Amino acid sequence: AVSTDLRELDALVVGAGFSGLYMLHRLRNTLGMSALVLEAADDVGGTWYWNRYPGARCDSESYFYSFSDRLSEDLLEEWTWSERFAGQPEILRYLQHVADRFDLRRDIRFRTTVTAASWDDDAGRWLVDTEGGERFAARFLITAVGCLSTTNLPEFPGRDSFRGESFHTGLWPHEGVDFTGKRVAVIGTGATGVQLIPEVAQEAAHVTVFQRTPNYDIAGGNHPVTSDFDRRIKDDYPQIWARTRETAFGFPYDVADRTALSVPEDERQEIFEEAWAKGGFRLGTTFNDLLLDEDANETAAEFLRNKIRERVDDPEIAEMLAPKDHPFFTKRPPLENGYYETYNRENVTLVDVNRSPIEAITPAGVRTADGEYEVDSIVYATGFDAMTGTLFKLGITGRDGLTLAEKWAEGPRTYLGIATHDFPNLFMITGPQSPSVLSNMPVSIEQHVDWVAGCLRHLRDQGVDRIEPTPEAEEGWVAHHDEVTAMTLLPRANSWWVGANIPGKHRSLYPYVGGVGVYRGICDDVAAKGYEGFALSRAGAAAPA
Ligand code: NA7
Repeated sequence: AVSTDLRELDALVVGAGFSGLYMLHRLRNTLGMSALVLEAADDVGGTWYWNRYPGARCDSESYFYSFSDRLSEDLLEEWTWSERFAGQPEILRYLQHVADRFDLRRDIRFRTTVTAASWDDDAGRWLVDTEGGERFAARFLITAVGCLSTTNLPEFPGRDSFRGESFHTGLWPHEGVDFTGKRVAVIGTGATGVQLIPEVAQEAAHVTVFQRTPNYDIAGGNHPVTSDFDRRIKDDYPQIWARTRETAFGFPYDVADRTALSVPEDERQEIFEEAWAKGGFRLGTTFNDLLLDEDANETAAEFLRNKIRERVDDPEIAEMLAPKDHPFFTKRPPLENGYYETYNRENVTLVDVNRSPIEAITPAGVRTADGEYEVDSIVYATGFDAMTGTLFKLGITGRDGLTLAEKWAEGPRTYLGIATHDFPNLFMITGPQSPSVLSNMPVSIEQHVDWVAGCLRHLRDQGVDRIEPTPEAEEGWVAHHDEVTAMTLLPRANSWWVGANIPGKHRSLYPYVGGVGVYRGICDDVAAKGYEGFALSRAGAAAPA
């Protein structure tokens, strides 16, 4: 039964990170709709609220990992980043500032976890239940839950028997953790572990790193932002944002228009060195076939292996750190600031758990086939059930009792990564099969939010209130997604991009690899053709087939 104090809204948004904040702004401040954001945490920030581990930092440069002139030119002028790659506390402050500046908090319900969302086909609305027993109704449901928000804590036997303290990086204590004098185990060497390990090594008595797959870490090249740099960027913002919207990855720089093997060896090395010196993901954009051709890829892979060999004193450890079993960029390359030198320290040990896997967590520490490592603390830098983990946890049920988890049992099926058949009036900000995590997130978030806002305006103008992709349009998008995926080397690696980090998760490429600019063009075209591929109707009218 529906409780009497059921709150009816035009739109409900789940999550108050970058996506939820901007979505609320568009719904309420631009479209004048009644909207409410439900957020599990007690503050805004999303990813940047939860991931407070030592060294947490963004791997996109701060001046374009932020809201663009689409939100506010004044905000761009007012806000000054202190570092080229912003740390977590600064990004969280930024999002708090955005929430205050656009008066968003009054329409955000904090400490509110969604437990179920069911489509009521007769009324043409979503009914959303929360852990606290509240129920809301809304015409439109918009998930803004982020791509990396459900932590992955591996089911090691004996995990809960550990006597010391253990932490997952994605649920880090707000008061911080003091590792001084402690023996610390770190499990995982993805983007998170690579940021955390050098920091913990400076504090702890000893750090034992449990590495399953070595990565091609790229030099980050972080530095403070000077006032000159800041002015230059601000003056250049119109061009910067225009570029981010048309390039492949949503960066203001694009992939060079040349193949790796078309240039002589020494020139290629120079190109790699130059990109390396600039730092960040530029190395991945040096040639246009690194993700397509194995031999081309190997040139970049070997360049990065040699960087590791140059920096790590012990040749045996250097070889353990140098990836050999997957091509470059088929797993997300971490950015590092002094990571490899950390292995030259006396108090750091590297353990290869690919060769001898973790057998159990014991009361005293971590046991592998090679023996037991006694520690005081365990840090799980073991990543996330990405892209679908949180969507499934929302308990979304569409038409005729079909759950999203059932519908996607054999992998996501979406139209444009933004909607899915049998789930009318549901929009997913940076959902699976959209560029999302294969792009600079804020650029993709803005594109999705603006597209959804434009779509809602169109529905209002047309006097309709129900929208759902047709099965044919969805099939077409999934086929296109699979076709583009198959052209690349990405399916070759056991990455979280393909769901390989979660036992039993369906293996397919979750983000769309066709490129940010191309994708935007497709979405704009769909809108220009009156939302081609979607069925539009009025509640009460016969539901689309
Ligand atoms: P990632 O990139 O998924 O890294 C998790 C790490 O934990 C990775 O090294 C994994 O090894 C390792 N892992 C996971 N499960 C196990 C088990 N069972 N045993 C041993 N080692 C394990 O997560 P991050 O948090 O670092 O980064 C996520 C994204 O956040 C990142 O890509 C950026 O986009 C931002 P594996 O490689 O699977 O062999």
